Amino acid sequence: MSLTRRELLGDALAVAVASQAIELPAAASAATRPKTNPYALQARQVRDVYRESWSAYKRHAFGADHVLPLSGGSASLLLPGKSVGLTVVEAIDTLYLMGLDRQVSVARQWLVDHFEPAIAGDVSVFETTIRLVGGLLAAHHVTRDPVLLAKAAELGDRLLPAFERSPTGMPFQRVNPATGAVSGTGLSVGEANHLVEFAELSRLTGRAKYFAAAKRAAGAIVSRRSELGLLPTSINVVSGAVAQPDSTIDPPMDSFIEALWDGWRATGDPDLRAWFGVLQRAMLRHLFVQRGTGQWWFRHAHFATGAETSSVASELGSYYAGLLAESGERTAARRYLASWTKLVDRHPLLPLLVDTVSGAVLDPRNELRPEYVDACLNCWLATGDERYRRLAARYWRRELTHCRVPGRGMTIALDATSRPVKLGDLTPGYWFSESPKYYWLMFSGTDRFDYRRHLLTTEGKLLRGARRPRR
Ligand code: DMJ
Repeated sequence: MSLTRRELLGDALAVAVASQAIELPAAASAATRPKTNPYALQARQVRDVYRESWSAYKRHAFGADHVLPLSGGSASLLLPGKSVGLTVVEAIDTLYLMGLDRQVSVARQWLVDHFEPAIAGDVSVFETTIRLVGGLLAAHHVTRDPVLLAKAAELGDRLLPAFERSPTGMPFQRVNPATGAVSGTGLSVGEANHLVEFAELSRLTGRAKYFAAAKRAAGAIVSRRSELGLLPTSINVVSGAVAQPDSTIDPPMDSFIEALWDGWRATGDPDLRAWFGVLQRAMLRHLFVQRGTGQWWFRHAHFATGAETSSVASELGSYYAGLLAESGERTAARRYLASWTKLVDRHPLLPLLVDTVSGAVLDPRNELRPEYVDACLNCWLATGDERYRRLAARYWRRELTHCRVPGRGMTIALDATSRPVKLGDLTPGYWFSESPKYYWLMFSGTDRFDYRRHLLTTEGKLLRGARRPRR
């Protein structure tokens, strides 16, 4: 099919924009390879446990989305009862960074032979982008196999109807990749996080349409901020009306602001940087508060009035400390991470939900979420301050003590506050993509990672910055 001049120019423009990545000063890069690595033991442990969990997945659930390590069963994520091989996609770049090359080659071959972009069923557009498109792009980045890029692009094409059929440009929540049918109008703002993956798809394929769709969606959301500069949690993608007026950094809004920052880093697009600045300033001004306990937390507030609506905090919001550090807000980053660290002082592992006024635990589960470790990594990379690696090492010791089952790898906790911790039966796909990768990068000083120039997505996918091993 021939392209019109406009399409050609559009492509050229987008590719030019998408290649101007922003290099951030990585203060930690100089400190990663001291003569004697003080974290060599932890690095070895992380790799051993990762290999153990991968083996459990291979043995019991290969090709499924998740392994249930205690019962030896498997589970699906995107579609009920139907797996797409999520853990293979989630794991491959971490396997590479850890030097587990035999396993990388098994995972690559599985993806080439079995991963099918025309998924038959209604999937979450957001989860499919961050886990599968991002994962295939990371798989391509570490293996250089063009088949994996072709699968990522095909999947991207199959997600596009969610954007193109929306009158506002904000994506429908679900799409059937096999048929293009769309559904779900009550978009949570965090579900509009597609900028980095789609920018990378545009850069690598030379097709502007992916980044253009993601940017249009992000712009449509940002334009709905209030005079205070706060966004509502949920917007109707057909009418554009506010569906839920609460503003928060917790789910389901959590990763939208991160997408703007990472999208700017991936492309150099000044609009994304400007939008990020406006939203972050408002969040620091209207949501970031010091509680009676002396701790700093982000509250929930009505996006238009700024009145507090809830004092609950989700463990998933803790990642934001890292983003604060990356974007130069070091004091806020330190204060916010310190509040989460106080909870680590009190409980064996972080619980999922707490009340920031009373300190009460509202949901005691710990699903091996990566956000606290993600924050430690990004605070360390941005500042070079060793305290962040110490915090990560302490948390790793806790996870190893409480969540590892010998021979079966890591599993979630149903109650992270009880002693002993009460375990559940699941190694989530994101665990294979995130926490062990972040620990590994902090503890190993691996020469397979460029500590200065890299691009990690919200799901921990390495889209840029893999290095070839020295022979
Ligand atoms: C991950 O899938 C991603 O980090 C996402 O952005 C939100 N958090 C989950 C795991 O906690």
